[in-house]
Amino acid sequence: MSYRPESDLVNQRPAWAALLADYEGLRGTALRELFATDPTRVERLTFDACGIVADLSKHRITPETISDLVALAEQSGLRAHIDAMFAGEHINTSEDRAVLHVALRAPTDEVITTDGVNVVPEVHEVLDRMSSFATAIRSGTWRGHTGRTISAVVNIGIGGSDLGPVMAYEALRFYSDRSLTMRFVSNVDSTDFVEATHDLDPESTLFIISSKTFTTLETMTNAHSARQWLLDSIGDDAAVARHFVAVSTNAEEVARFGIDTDNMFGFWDWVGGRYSMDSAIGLSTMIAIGPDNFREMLRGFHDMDEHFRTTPFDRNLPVLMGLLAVWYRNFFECQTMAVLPYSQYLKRFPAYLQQLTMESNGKHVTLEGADVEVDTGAVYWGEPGTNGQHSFYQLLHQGTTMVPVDFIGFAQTNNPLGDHHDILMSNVFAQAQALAFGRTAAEIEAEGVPASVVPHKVMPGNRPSTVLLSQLLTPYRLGTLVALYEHSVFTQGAIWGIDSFDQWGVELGKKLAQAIIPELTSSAEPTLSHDASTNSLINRYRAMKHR
Ligand code: G6Q
Repeated sequence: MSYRPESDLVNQRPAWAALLADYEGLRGTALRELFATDPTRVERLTFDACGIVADLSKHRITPETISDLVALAEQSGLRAHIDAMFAGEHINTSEDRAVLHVALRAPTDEVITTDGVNVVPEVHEVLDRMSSFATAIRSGTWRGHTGRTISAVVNIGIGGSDLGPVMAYEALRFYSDRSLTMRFVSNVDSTDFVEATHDLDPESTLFIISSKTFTTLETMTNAHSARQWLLDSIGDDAAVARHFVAVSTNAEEVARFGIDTDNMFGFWDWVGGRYSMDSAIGLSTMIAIGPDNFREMLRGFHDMDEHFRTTPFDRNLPVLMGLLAVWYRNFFECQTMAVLPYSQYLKRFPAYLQQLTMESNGKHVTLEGADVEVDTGAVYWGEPGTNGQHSFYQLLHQGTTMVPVDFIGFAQTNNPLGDHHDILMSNVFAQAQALAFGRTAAEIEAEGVPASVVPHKVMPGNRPSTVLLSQLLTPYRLGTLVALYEHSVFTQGAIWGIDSFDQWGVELGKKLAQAIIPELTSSAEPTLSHDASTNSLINRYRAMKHR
């Protein structure tokens, strides 16, 4: 394949050896020292992309480390890999698919081709249909079966067909139509559906069944319960047409469920689930915030795509963030990374990133199927600040494990209230400062702290963080932030030479339970042929259910 480096594994490239030497030089060097010896450090390690200022100076690197990381990117064929994605090549090799989420946000006059077809016109055709539908719901022109306007929208989906829509709705709630109630049902646990609908009126509720395949067990189970819930109240099969729409690539299954394919919004196999929040999977987002705001979000995505595609690697923010992730994962052997947004609206952003990063880069073989030989994707986690400060930050500051952190903050808030926002942001700066520079025994002694307590109060420091600072959380800004992480994930995957776009572990999960369901529900004693532990658990469950 043209976009792959000639043969070697990542740890055989010359830059890997240079980075090992950099690591040996830096592992014992304190950030205090790096700041003291280079007065231009902050200036040299602060970057700007589409209005996001990224301070990378509190990382355990020097500008020379960046040069070596960039060399690793070059030796790993990152440039060719990026070009191959934008050219619609089948870079998702294990599924033999193109990876073209960048086409979902391409302006109408751009041409992005895969398998000989320019996909941009199809993207805009769906966007226009989504816009008309969203406008009809928001204006009350689209009515329920009994003539009532729609006041509640329930998105039923899971994984990539849920996490993006939930995150985007929460993130952009300020911009949403407050007369609409938005709910999201994902878990096959009936509690999720029952709690989400307990106060809704079927006559004014619209269900969006979001499923790329339209065969996912959880989503189809919830969709059938939703149909029953509607029919129990309205009692006329014809009501389904006014209360159900589908987002899917599988028209046949949509029709089989009973949804008119005129009320189906399509997408394509080159959109991965976790890369689909800006496709028709974002229909709930568009209904909530309106078509204009949705297009603003797409503009943000596209601007970051262009930054990623055209900016030299040593100033390319997603590339630099991806390279730092590799640096900490492979050289400092960090197992986890935290994302800590200082914005209540971004409360689901860490959960969204968890899927994006871990489903993409939790892989153990290369594109060619060989053992990757180095560690790949880290565990991502996080919670909004300042809440996290009163729980797990203790380990970040004084634990024995180094956890690189991304802080996300904004200069302005959508909800000005007294001095709340300055207090919020002072915590971002203070936490990043404390992580990096710590507090020495001498500083603590100078405060008159008893000698026996001093060691407990020492903060080792030297704990790396990125601060991402921008003006205000808007639809545009959300688009840039999501694309920033998408392309950081891409960069990591390209360096490790893995397929960031398949998810065979998830596919397996979809099959495993299918075999066990009849064994739990059959009235006759099933013949079990699993391992002894699984057999025992099934038998105990059946006994508890008196089966
Ligand atoms: C995402 C994954 C996975 C997927 C869900 C839902 O990249 O493939 O999370 O989105 O399993 O799949 P459907 O949209 O097909 O229901």
